[in-house]
Amino acid sequence: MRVLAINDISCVGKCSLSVTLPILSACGVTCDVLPTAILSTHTGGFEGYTFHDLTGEIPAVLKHWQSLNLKFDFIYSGYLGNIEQIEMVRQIKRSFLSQNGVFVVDPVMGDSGKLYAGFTPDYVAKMCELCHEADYILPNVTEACYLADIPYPLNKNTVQIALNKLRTICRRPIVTGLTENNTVSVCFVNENGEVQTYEHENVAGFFCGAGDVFASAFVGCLAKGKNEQTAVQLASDFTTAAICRSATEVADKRYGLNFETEIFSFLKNINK
Ligand code: PXL
Repeated sequence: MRVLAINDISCVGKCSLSVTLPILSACGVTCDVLPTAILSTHTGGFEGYTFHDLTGEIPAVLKHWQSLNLKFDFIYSGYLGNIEQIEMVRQIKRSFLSQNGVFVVDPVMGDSGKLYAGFTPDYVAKMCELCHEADYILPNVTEACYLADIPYPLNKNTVQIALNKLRTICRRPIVTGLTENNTVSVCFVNENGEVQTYEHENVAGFFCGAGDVFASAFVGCLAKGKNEQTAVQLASDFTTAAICRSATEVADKRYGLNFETEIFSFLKNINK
């Protein structure tokens, strides 16, 4: 199985490609990468980070890949540096996804009810177009509200409305990080059209990169032949275990999750 991960490199802060590569490799899946930008750190809570946009490099990379006749079984896109790159990802999907390949879009745009630095309503509209081409989309609650154009936040009732709206954009939306009372859940629509919720105890605090750990593990599980429901469960268990560990072991949460220590248990669960 060959996955193309399109995401940024945040040199410090354990998100995007820095978590996708080790997680997919550990799953035994080839992970090729298309970096969208290089940042000194991610943008969540650090001041003065650098940002080098790689849009200009992408056409030459793709031209070379065309000459190699490359095809990918999965394409998974995350943080894209600008609107132009969203259109590029659309073209990449059309040119490089193998027949019966799976396209997973994590519409990385915001968190805690707000868009990340540098993202605009035009970006949201263009991301919505990309989501139309995806087999799965993995928005967090903030991104789900922006895509479905409904007020933030969601609860267990309103997530149904959000999922119904999201299903007009993509057949298989999966909403992550729904927090209510003491729980955090992942919500999706199962094969019978029913909303299904997979729940864990909520650990207070904001954990950068948790969405990327979940998405990478989800793609890894699909690539290992798991169905959607099992992939959601395995990826959520892994992400939750990493969050619980990080709550006590990582003093400054901007530096990301201690996911490495949980990879072995995750793999054992995949291979059970
Ligand atoms: O984890 C999402 C993410 C990815 N990439 C960059 C980010 C963020 C979240 O803040 O800043 C550059």
